[in-house]
Amino acid sequence: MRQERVERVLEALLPPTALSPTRLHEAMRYAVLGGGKRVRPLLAFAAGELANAAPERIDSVAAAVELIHVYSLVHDDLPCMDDDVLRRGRPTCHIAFDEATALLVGDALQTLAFHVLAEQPLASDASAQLDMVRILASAAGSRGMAGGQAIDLESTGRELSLPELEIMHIHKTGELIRAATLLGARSGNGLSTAEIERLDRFSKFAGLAFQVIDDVLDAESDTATLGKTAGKDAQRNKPTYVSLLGASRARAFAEELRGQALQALDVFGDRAQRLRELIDFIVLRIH
Ligand code: GRG
Repeated sequence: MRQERVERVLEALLPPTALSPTRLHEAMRYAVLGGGKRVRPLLAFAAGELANAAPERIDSVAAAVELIHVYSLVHDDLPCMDDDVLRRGRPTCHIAFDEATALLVGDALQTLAFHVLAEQPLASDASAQLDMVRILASAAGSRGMAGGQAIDLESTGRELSLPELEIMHIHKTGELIRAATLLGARSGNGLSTAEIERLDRFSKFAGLAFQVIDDVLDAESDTATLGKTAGKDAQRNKPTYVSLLGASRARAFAEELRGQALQALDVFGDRAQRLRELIDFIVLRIH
């Protein structure tokens, strides 16, 4: 139900294909709609509901985070980065369109995300809303996801220690998952600072667990199930939790992280049920 809501919101936010420049708008819609697990928007909803946020406010933060996420996927798939042809079970954006269009799709999705965050009241006052903008900007920027991607590119073909790998994953994947949770929480007024800190702790474990499982699935699953090319990490000689620990210890580590994430939710009792379901999904998923 929430997933359908996310689809509707994204569909309504994206420029229509009839609007010029039509090819760019078509490519933006191609990249965003009709695929993806929507884990980040679902985290924003679960945290937002915990904070008694109005659903329309959660819509905006959930969409903003997903737009940043899709921009990162489109750019990551480009030949100058991961050079992939399959994403969400379909040709990647630059294959379906062309490289220059895919670059612009990423640019335009990123700016649309900030437009969405700035468009309507999402917090009790303007300064709280500016904090939300700042949270997304740092999560996506050079000290967050883009920085993690830079470390990833530099690390290909090199050996990393476990702490170095953790730093890379926390930035590349973890920061946006953290932002999704925090922005959901901040779109409502129902949580104390201490409770938001608990959610922050939860989201850090969830983000790292997400990437550890991503590493395992890349090594163990197949292209049809994943909807993206399997086995790329080994093929590109990338350091991952599987290359450092082996698949079974990597899974055990993800399970440990899940336990720590669940522990961080203890204070919320039954109110955090949806967040518990999401960490279960993150660790037990098959794609
Ligand atoms: C290009 C600035 C820039 C950043 C790219 C996110 C990212 C950084 C690269 C994508 C490649 C990758 C394996 C990243 C790790 C994060 C990750 C597992 C992304 C895939 O997320 P899912 O599984 O994808 O949530 P869906 O398609 O379900 O939304």
